[in-house]
Amino acid sequence: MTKEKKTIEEKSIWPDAQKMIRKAELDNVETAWDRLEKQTPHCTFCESGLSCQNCTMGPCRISKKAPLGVCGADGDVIVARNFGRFVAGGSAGHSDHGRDCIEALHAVAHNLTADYTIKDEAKLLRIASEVGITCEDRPVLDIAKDLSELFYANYGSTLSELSFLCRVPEKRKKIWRELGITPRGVDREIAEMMHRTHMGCDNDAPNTLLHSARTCLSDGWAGSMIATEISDILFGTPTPRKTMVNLGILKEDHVNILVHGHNPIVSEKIIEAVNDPELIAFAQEKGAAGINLGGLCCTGNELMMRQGVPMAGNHLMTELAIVTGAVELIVADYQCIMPSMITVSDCYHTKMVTTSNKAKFTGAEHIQFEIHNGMSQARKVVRLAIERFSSRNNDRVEIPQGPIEMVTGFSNEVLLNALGGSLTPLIDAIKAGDIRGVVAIVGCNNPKYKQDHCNVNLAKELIKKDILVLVTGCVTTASGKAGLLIPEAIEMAGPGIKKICGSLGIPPVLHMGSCIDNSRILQLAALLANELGVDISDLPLAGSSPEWYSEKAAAIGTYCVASGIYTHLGHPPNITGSEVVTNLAINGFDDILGACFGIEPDPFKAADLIDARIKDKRKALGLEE
Ligand code: XCC
Ligand code: SF4
Repeated sequence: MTKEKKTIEEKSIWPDAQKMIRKAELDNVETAWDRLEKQTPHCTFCESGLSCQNCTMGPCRISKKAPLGVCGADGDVIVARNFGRFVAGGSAGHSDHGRDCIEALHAVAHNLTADYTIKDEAKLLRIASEVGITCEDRPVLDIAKDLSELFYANYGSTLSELSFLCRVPEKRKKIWRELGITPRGVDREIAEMMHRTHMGCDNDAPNTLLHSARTCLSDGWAGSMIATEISDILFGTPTPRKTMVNLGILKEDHVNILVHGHNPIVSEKIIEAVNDPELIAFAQEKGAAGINLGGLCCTGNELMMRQGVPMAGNHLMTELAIVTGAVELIVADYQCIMPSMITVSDCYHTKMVTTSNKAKFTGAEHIQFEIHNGMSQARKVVRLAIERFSSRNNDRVEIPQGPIEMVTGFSNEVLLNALGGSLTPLIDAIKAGDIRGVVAIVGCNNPKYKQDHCNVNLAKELIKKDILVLVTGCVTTASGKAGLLIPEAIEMAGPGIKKICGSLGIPPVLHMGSCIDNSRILQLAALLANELGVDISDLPLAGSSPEWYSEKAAAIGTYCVASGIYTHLGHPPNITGSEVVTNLAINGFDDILGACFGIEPDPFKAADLIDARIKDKRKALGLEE
């Protein structure tokens, strides 16, 4: 990366972002792009994974002159250990979110809260029987009790394998068994990763990488999957709905509240409070036309999927949303909330509210959400927002152009339904080559890239090649803003996708949820493989995270690869200091896991890379010459 100052046009592809970056400059507000400039160039030891802080004989940095740390660890060991801890962090994030969902289900089952209920009883019963809980002639709450207990056990050390491995094709499980990476317990794998990477434990880089895979598998097939399934049980399984996206969803004459973070346990109560007639009347009393709720990042995805709440923006839009000067309050739970949200808020009248003890921010107002008080806390938050409305300085308000329409809510249940109850039509379309393959584009923004340039162009290129695209996380917002999430977008797709999606009336790019909802994609992959009697790695599938930044994204990539899905990344994790680790990630994994990582920053070249992979898989299945 060069030190040169980027122009505004080089920072983001979006008009709403560019306008707000310009306004931020005028308002003297520092953003992630400014701070990146000050941090560039980055430390090459850290960037290549060759620095270690795991004990106080160090810190150590590996170079030609000093090829070993004080303890004797070489570059391979250090890189592998750093990567292991990196993805353990990501797995912990998703999985601890999942644990909060279990706590909510447990509280509902034990009648400890009136604020949360079971919205999708049919799903509860379906999931419970899937994981072996007897449902016949039993009260629903008893089943919920058993399910929450079993899910808790998935976090511990009592199970020999995770409950949702019942979904995994036998061939895949055999590979995991032979490699010794069958995930056993979420907390167990994460703790073991911390243990292994302590000085003097796992000093064999490939072995550490295998445990990285195991740790991430416990995220994908348990932590995240449990979070998704319980969220559906408590808040409803997503169904298609129209909504709007970009900063234009903010309303000048309304009290604007944005939810930020990941867990719907907070945001689902906020939307209820926003619709409370008493609070709406209070807002009108204060001179507002009403209360307007919008989403940011993944909790935005959660609310969008289930409630159709409009989306203000993805990761790099979070600071810029405040710069509009029109946001009264941002209520956050956890993950991906830049600490700078506080300093940016301080430049305007915006109030930042935190809700979880796990994620307090100095300078924010903390309103702790618990399962038994979610509703009353949500009302407090909304009241606070309304009170801020009169402090808004109208001279400093600038809301960018009108929002773009998008369709959301494609859960697996909806997909199956749309296909008439079975995967056969999808499989037939894949066999016929109308849909040549399926690619999930997921993950983040990163100011090192022109915002959403890669996310959007990769999606566009793939649908042109008759590859169906599924999106989650911050790529959703990117695709939505690019007009890819409406049925009319089939005009941008190849003839096969146009035919199939056209006949189903669905967009060529389907929104499947938040980042934890990548578990829906795992499930879909497993369903397809089971239906065909093959392994996941035999299918013409791929994953991609073009502009990723987080530990969680690296964990997702790793569980995809370990599940047999080739995964493209725009840039490598900090592993390039070790040839052993890098070769394993981009080649060696292919031999043992049937999938590996591919690195390519250019979205057009990445599309070719993915296309070639899909072609290979189709050939092996005898579907293409
Ligand atoms: Fe975070 Fe989930 Fe990445 Fe977006 S996509 S920046 S991880 S909010 Ni998860
Ligand atoms: Fe250095 Fe080894 Fe300690 Fe790491 S564990 S800081 S390489 S001495």
